[in-house]
Amino acid sequence: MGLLDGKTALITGVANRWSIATGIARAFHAHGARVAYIYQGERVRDEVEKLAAELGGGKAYPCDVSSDKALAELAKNIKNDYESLDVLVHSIAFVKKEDLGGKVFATSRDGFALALDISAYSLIGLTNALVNVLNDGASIMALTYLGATAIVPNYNVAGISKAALEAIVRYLAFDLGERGIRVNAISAGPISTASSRQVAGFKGMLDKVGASAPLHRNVTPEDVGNTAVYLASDLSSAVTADVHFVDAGYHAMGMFTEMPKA
Ligand code: 0WD
Repeated sequence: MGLLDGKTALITGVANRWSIATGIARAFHAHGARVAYIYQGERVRDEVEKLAAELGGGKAYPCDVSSDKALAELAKNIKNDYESLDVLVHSIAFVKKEDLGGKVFATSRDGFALALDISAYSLIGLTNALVNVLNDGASIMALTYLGATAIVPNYNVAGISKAALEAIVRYLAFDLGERGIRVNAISAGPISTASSRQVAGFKGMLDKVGASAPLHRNVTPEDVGNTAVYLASDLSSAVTADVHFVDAGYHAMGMFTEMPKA
């Protein structure tokens, strides 16, 4: 018996095998879910379709979340092919490379709007498009990062977008609570992916967390996938409007000392 037997999930943000969403898809399949995917454009279509097949099957639909037309088309496709959804995973972010370093006050109006649109508004857009496809009691989750609530040098407007995303999670949880739909965020520790490597000094962040987190290690897409299974499953039936950390405990540190090797 899998924890997600009989559930259908739409997972966004699978770009390649290192994506956090790929780890989530692997864990969902292992627990018996049916999984569908989106890909942003033709450039990544083959890769996502290949991964979908490797992970255990599932359709992949074109959808650039910056387009309302694409979102409406996605909802139609899901309704046709899967009827309804029990789980929606938002694992999407985009920030111009020049805005992932330097001074926050140098962020351009365009760069700010783009970051907030793709990384935060897209959760509203996806939810609005899919609201009639989501079953009562469904689970929505979004990937966030500590930089939403604390200063992480160079994360800059990505952190500001995550602050908006976390607020959106809470407001959507309120909107959808009457239907028993839960909305949560997973705050993952740093993981080396195509997106995170755009952040100036990212390697240093990995070293810092690995050296000073209570668990003395970094986290993996598998760690995140396992928590996503819990949030997608009925085991988390009364958990909503929450930000759940999967970061080896790093967020709770108030001071860093040289730690002896375990
Ligand atoms: O350290 C990390 N990697 C962390 C990532 C720590 C904590 C949180 N996160 C978050 C990210 O901010 C993001 O929300 O996890 C989520 C997934 O990020 P990832 O797995 O690290 O990165 P990646 O594999 O690049 O996936 C993000 C994907 C895009 O990938 P590319 O590399 O092609 O930009 O978001 C998708 C796309 O698949 N994406 C879009 N999808 C549809 N429409 C769009 C778009 N307009 N833009 C980006």
